[in-house]
Amino acid sequence: MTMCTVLLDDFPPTTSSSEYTALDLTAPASDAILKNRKNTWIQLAGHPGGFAPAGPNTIWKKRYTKDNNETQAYESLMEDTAQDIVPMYYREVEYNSEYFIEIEDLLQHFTDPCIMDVKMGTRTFLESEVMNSTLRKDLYEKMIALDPAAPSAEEKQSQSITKLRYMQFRERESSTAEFGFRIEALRITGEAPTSNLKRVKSKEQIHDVLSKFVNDRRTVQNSLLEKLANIREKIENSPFFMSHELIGSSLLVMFDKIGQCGVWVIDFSKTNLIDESMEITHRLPWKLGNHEDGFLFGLDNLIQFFTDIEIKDELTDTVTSSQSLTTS
Ligand code: I3P
Repeated sequence: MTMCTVLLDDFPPTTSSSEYTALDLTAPASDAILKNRKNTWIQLAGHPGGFAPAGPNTIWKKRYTKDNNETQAYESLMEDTAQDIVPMYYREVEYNSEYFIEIEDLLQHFTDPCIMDVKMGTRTFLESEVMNSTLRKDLYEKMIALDPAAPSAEEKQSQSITKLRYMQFRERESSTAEFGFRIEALRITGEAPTSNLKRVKSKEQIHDVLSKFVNDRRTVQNSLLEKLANIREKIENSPFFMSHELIGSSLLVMFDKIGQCGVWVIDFSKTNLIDESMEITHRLPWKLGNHEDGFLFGLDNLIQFFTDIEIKDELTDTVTSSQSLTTS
């Protein structure tokens, strides 16, 4: 697929010029564009305001980095054997001198779904971050909000830390370091979304959150396990995934009461092609220079966690898993 950027002067395109609305990434676009949408827009994780509904079945995602990694990743993925485990990619858009990608809005397949964003991998920062000595006060503030005792005497004095220090602190404070994944955000049908999960770290805590998510639905458990196993197999056999390091990518897991269930790999803004001479397993421990990210190590563990959920009083408000979406 060739790289193609569409330049838009006015967005969203409506029938009358008086209805043209400037793109506001903190709010849905316009009634004209959104009238066919089934669900209210929900952003669970990621940079606040980084997404906006576009067409009835697509969203725009803003590019924050100088590089166009995510566009390149999606363009390659659309031709890869693992194409069906990621959202459909449509195009890159330039609007008001900013860049966006237009991708499938996965939410549109569901009715009032339960949603979970699981950040994958044992490493959440790029190797280039190791050399970055910039001290940041905002990350120091975020660190002490989580654990006031975490900073060293020197860090307390400067009231600032590097991004590497913060990211590794977050990895150890959550389940990332030990299990290779962390639950970033969660939405249970009928409840407000929560991203207050930064301290979910132990086996028991993870088990409790996943059990609450599945909520005694055996068909959901079985369907999710089937989809996670499919994702693992697709990744292991994918030329794209086996030649790229995946940092900060998530699994988006969704199901609804009418028995639809889906899992996708999302977020490729820190996905990089590794040198041809190198091999990546996504399972071996990271050492500077080997680019290992622990994505499959985390997926193996996540599958084990979902397998271990005990269904006590089976809830049967969902139909059989054969009615699950075929897109993942
Ligand atoms: C943020 C999170 C983001 C990261 C961001 C962190 O921490 O790790 O993934 O952005 O870095 O602050 P938290 O989850 O505790 O809020 P990137 O993935 O783009 O690196 P930033 O502050 O440099 O944006």
